[in-house]
Amino acid sequence: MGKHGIARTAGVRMFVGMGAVALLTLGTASAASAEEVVIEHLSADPESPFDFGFTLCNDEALGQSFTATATGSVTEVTIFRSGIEATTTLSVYDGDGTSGEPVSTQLVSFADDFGFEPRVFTLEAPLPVVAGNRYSFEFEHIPECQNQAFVWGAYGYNGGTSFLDDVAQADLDLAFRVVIDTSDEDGDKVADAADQCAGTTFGDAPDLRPNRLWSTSVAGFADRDGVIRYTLADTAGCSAEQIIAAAGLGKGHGAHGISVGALRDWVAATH
Ligand SMILES: [Ca+2]
Ligand SMILES: [Ca+2]
Ligand SMILES: [Ca+2]
Repeated sequence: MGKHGIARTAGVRMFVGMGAVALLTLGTASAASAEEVVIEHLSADPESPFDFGFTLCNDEALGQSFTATATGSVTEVTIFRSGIEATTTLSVYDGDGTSGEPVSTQLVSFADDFGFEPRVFTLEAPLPVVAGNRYSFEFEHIPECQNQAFVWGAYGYNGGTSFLDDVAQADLDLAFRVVIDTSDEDGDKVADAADQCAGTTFGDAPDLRPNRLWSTSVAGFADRDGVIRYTLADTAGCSAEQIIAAAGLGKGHGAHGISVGALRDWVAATH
């Protein structure tokens, strides 16, 4: 692999073969429990976990696609960044690329830290994945190059590619780690064993009346003031739409939200 010189590709400055990085000792990759599968891409050279660094400028967005090696839900994304304190967004995508509509987006913070330790982010809304399919994540607006935001990369990941401002960067990959929780296929944070509704997704709430609730996210069932009144664990992993269908609730529940009483009945019946 080309480990010499400096290449420049569409705004990415690659400082290749950074010997100092070899001093880094990575801990053992997250010890995977029986219900977790870890996808990890670092340099093939154990003495030098990273092959090169991206320097990011002008609020560029940097992403990476990957191929799921198991079916479940992605709960954790790790990249290797060095730079000043920053808040950015982490978005995840169903598919190979970062230009479409993200499945979910969350704010994440980087500490002011010029070390080379892994930056681990837990997804607020786990991303459901199917083994063999491709998915992507993106960190948007990592601050300016004068602040020295480096993101470390490694060559040769065949399951995807990196993206700079939504443009695929052929042959370049981030050094990254993704954790798939194989015990929660639909990513609603309710394990399959306790989940009575497969394939849970979250739609927009209808025009909620007082004491009517809807599940607009994995956070749970909120009232019209946004206060969470029941969690997905309470409802056995079922969304508002799924409960209305399964319990045969009348049209009013779909039009104005599920009544607190109907939801209470559902919780009692499923526990
Ligand atoms: Ca690749
Ligand atoms: Ca689940
Ligand atoms: Ca579910």
